[in-house]
Amino acid sequence: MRAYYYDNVPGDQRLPHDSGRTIAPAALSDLGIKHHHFPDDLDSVNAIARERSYKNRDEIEISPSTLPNYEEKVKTFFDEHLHEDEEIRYILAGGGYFDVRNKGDEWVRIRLERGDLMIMPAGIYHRFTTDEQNYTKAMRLFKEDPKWTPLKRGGETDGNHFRKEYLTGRDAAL
Ligand code: KMT
Ligand code: NI
Repeated sequence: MRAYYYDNVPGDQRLPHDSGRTIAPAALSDLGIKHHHFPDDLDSVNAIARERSYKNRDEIEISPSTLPNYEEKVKTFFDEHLHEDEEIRYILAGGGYFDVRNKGDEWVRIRLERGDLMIMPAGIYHRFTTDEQNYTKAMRLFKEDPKWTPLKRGGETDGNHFRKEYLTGRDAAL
């Protein structure tokens, strides 16, 4: 895992877009994001799922040969959105980028590779993309009856209950 400010330079979303300005892991925890590195260690993943009462999971292989309409899907994942539930992503193979909004509404890019596990709080605005290898195999863990629906950022999401709760929690943590 490595986190840095997104460079906002136009071009393919799958390029690194590395501004060269690194973000310390502590800054990610200030946003409510947790990270672990568990290569080849499903026991640790299961332990986290158990502790946090996760009931659902699936595996997704995001690549041109395994995901129908790959190019379209990759663009959809990159639409800024939030979820009404916390989500865990565990990278099984390949790599990819999660971009999350920081407190100043800037994009922070988080590079994830095999073994990386990330916990994202409900209500955080984010987006995802594969990298230039066009291959991410990930386990997606969901808490409850899945509220997996991505809610695309727009006027309504700013007033979303889970969004407001996230902001209150994030800003109280200081
Ligand atoms: C998300 O929440 O944006 C995703 O699940 C993206 C695909 S999983 C690596
Ligand atoms: Ni999402």
